[in-house]
Amino acid sequence: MRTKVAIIGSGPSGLLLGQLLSNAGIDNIIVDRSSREHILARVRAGVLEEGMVSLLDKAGVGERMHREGLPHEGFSLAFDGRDHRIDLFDLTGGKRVMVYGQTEVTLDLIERRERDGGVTVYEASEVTPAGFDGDHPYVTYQKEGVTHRIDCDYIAGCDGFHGASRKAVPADAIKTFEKIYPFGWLGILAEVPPVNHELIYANHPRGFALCSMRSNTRSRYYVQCSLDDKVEMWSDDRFWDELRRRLPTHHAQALVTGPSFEKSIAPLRSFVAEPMRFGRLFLVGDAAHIVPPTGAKGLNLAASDVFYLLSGLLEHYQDKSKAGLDAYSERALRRVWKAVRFSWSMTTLMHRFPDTGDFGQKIQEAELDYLTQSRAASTAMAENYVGLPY
Ligand code: RFL
Ligand code: PHB
Repeated sequence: MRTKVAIIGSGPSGLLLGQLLSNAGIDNIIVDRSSREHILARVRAGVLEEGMVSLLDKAGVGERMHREGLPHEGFSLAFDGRDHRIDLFDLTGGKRVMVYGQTEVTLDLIERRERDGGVTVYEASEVTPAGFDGDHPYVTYQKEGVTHRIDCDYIAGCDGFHGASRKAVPADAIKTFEKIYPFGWLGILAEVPPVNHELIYANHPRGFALCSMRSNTRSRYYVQCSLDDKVEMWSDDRFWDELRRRLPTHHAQALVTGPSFEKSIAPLRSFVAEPMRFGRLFLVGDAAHIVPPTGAKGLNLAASDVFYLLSGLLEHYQDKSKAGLDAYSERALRRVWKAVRFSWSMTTLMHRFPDTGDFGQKIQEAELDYLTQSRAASTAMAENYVGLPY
């Protein structure tokens, strides 16, 4: 097989890149190790920056998002029994975020690709990028006992944190930066109306909690948990009790509970690999970087990487210039590090850290109190939350 761009990974970054390339007439093939069903069963992000919303529009998949997604103009920071609203719209001069599940974004992109006749190979094993340090890169994979090879001009490694692309790069060509946090997030989905019409990020001595949503009838809630916890240790009753205890009373009393239909635990990590380009292999999204979910930045960074790589590829195919591809890693990383910083600072502000105890709690409450009194501090948080410019 031969194509222009071989894309490893059919998550949001691979799908979005594939669609935007196809729209520009640049053929591409996506190869993923998982099945279509598995990919569509993953529950992850929920908050899209305006930059990502525009890219989805540009890709021609924004229609359902505008119909069913919930534009939000603010969110609440709850602490010390009270809450403070960060008025995103006012503080940023009219910006919003869109609450629309990653699962839905992925479905919209997959359906569009299918309608357009784009090629995606699911359930491919041993997917391996090769030859990217020369002029003839290719990707090999196994399917039903047969080895296949895709020859291409470029490889986009969109295969997430545990994917094969980053691992294919020689260790001495890559530098990684990592911070592991001493806790995880236990998340549930339940068919109950959200406790508040906007998201609530709660700091509490018992640990962080987040009230989010997928629609006006479906809620997504998280509580900080121990890394040793297993999902089976958390009955629905235990989850609801813990969430209630971490919210200010007026929210706790308004909380509507019900059976959960998804429950999972995610560890929290900050990770960056530098550079993001190795010859004709480009790392995109979680394959190159991970942020803790507190700032809602992971999916949005995948979108900005796609934006930079797409513009480099368009310049190459349409204007015969390699300048955009040469600048990809540097442009992407400048934005990545700012989001890594913001995600780390939101995480540090909102979670209970085992090693800092009551002193750490008091420092967090002082910072949150300062935020309530300082428009400058609130503006800095709002600017980062809605997303820095591409
Ligand atoms: P993905 O989504 O991990 O997709 C990678 C794809 O590659 C495939 N793959 C392979 N294919 C072939 N060979 C291999 N060896 C392969 N290994 C993997 C996989 O099957 C998969 O289909 O990466 P991508 O596309 O870069 O997208 C990144 C986002 O998924 C991620 O950043 C976000 O989900 C992070 N995130 C959030 N981001 C936000 O912007 N806003 C949020 O509100 C937000 N909340 C979250 C989150 C992530 C969470 N978890 C579970 C980590 C909340 C949570 C709880
Ligand atoms: C979500 O709805 O899943 C969500 C929202 C905001 C975050 C993280 C996750 O910061």
